[in-house]
Amino acid sequence: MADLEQISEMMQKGKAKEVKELCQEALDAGISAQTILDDALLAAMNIVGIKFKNNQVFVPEVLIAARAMNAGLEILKSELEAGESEVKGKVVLGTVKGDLHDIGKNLVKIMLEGKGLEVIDLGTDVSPEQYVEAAKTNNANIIAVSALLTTTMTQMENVVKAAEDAGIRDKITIMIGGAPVTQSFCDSIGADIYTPDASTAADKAMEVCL
Ligand code: B1M
Repeated sequence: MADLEQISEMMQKGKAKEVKELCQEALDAGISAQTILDDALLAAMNIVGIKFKNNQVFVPEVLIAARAMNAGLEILKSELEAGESEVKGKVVLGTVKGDLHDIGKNLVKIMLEGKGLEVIDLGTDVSPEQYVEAAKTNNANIIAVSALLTTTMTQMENVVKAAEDAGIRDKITIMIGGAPVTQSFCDSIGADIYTPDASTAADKAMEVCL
């Protein structure tokens, strides 16, 4: 019998194989992918985050929990994507230079693809020039930038500047997000759109591409 609590426990322990199997069992039992994401995977990462902050767990444990979360996301991916097939626009996505956090970015990717948007995923530790080059090469509508650290979110302003320097600022929408990012920060660096979560990011991206 699928058990969200068990998925959460396995994820906190970094048991990727078990998380995958249990996510599949939960889907087979009729639990929605969104419920599994919210009540098991994100809930578990929240607990890991609190323990990390309180020095109860350290980077290696957080890293294997993150791997287990990404393994679970792989299973939920097809269900979270709403099944759109026609490409409606192109988004260049990545986590900023100096930042290795990719779970939120991966979630944004899943939601964007679910809306029928093509995502060029540059991964993590992406320089401003890499975003701009990929946007030009792929004729993208949007550059979507994620950052999880207060020390790396400042890179977002460099992405805006790089787009200006390359002469594409008026043709590209720059979206930003990630735990430390706010609307006022977005306004202060001259980015176009801030959203607090992956699902809203996908909705806003659709508005840009329609
Ligand atoms: Co890091 N880490 N970490 N970490 N880590 C945080 C972010 C931290 C808050 C933990 C803490 O102290 N409480 C803290 C940052 C403090 C700060 O800057 N103020 C921190 C730190 C300090 C560090 C290191 C410096 C630790 C060290 O080495 N001493 C180090 C930095 C490494 C680096 O990047 N250079 C580090 C390393 C790591 C791991 C590698 C171990 C691992 C990342 C593994 C991976 O991603 N593959 C890790 C993790 C997992 C975390 C926590 C525990 C969880 C982050 C996460 O994935 N959350 C985190 C604490 C926490 O958040 N509670 C923490 C789940 C994810 C779904 O949420 O990414 O916020 P999030 O995405 C959300 C929204 O923000 C939004 O959508 C998602 C929800 O739908 N969103 C967007 C994200 N991007 C968006 C883009 C958009 C729109 C919305 O538009 C483009």
